[in-house]
Amino acid sequence: MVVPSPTPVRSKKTKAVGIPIIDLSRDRSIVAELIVKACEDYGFFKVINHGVPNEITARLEEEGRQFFAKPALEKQQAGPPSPFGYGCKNIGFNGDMGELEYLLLHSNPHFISDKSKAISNDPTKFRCAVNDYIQAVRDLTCEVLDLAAEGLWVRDKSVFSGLIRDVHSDSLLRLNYYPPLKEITDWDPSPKLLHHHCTNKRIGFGEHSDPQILTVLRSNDVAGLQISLRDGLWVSVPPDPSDFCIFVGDALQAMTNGRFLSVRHRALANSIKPRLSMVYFGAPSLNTWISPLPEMVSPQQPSLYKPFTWSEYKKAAYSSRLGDSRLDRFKIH
Ligand code: GA4
Repeated sequence: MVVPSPTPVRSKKTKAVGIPIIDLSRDRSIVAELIVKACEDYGFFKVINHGVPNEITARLEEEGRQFFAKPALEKQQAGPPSPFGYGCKNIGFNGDMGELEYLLLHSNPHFISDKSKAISNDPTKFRCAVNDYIQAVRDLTCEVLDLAAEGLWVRDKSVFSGLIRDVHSDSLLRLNYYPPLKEITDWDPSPKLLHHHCTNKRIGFGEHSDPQILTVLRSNDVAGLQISLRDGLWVSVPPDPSDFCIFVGDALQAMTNGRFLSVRHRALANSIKPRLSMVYFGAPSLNTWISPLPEMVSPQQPSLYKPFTWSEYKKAAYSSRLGDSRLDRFKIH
């Protein structure tokens, strides 16, 4: 007789505690295993002892702080955000909105140059801070991806990182600034709504998954980030400026044939302090074909996704709403 295993009863608290924190200085094979487990269970984890010098992070944070502190009219000179530059509240092209301001930059310095004069009074210093940060987080991204490949026992250990290291990689950098609650309530001072704002969380950046391969996020010490577990429960991620948050993106879910989960996440904007996050999106070049790796496919686990180019996927992503499940369109039924 088969005795059904009891459904584990897990409280919200234990789940919040369960967010994996992986120490990259530990034994390589252990780290590789932990990364695979976290990518399967959550599509999300934090890394500590990551090797990114604090000086590099601090310099970019300071550039971001100075930019977002500028008067609105000055910031608008660095807009619009499409393809790259300053954006305020509008996200994408299909009507999504959030309580945030942001700078969207390409990882290729060639694309950054045009707007840095409007972003900073010292454009060379700004460009330098951006380039140094991108280089450091790109290395971290590639290290995590190599470890993931090792943990998956795939033949080519740089099958993922090679895509990010490509000179034509379409990786992006995004600085998100979530204004403090004070500013939000200034816009709508009704006492009834004021109370509502404090209790009901306002959305800074709505629920979504990232289309790319891997996302690496660093924030200041202000809370707001939440991830969704497989059962749909939202879990707050405690902020820690000294660690990095890693998110599996849609392209990595497709390449692992659904073994890794592209995690849905969002940012709340209900803090009394401004939240600043710096987010690197590791992406392949536009003409790269994305499809499940041969090692991830077997008669028992047939291919779940049709092959697509990154350019095709990006086009589909930009014609979708933020919260859409974009990978579903590429599923083999
Ligand atoms: C989510 C991940 C990155 O921030 C981003 C976002 C992009 C945008 O803000 O313009 C998108 C969003 C993101 C996914 C679906 C589309 C495109 C807004 C949107 C509605 C820069 C990206 O690459 O995709």
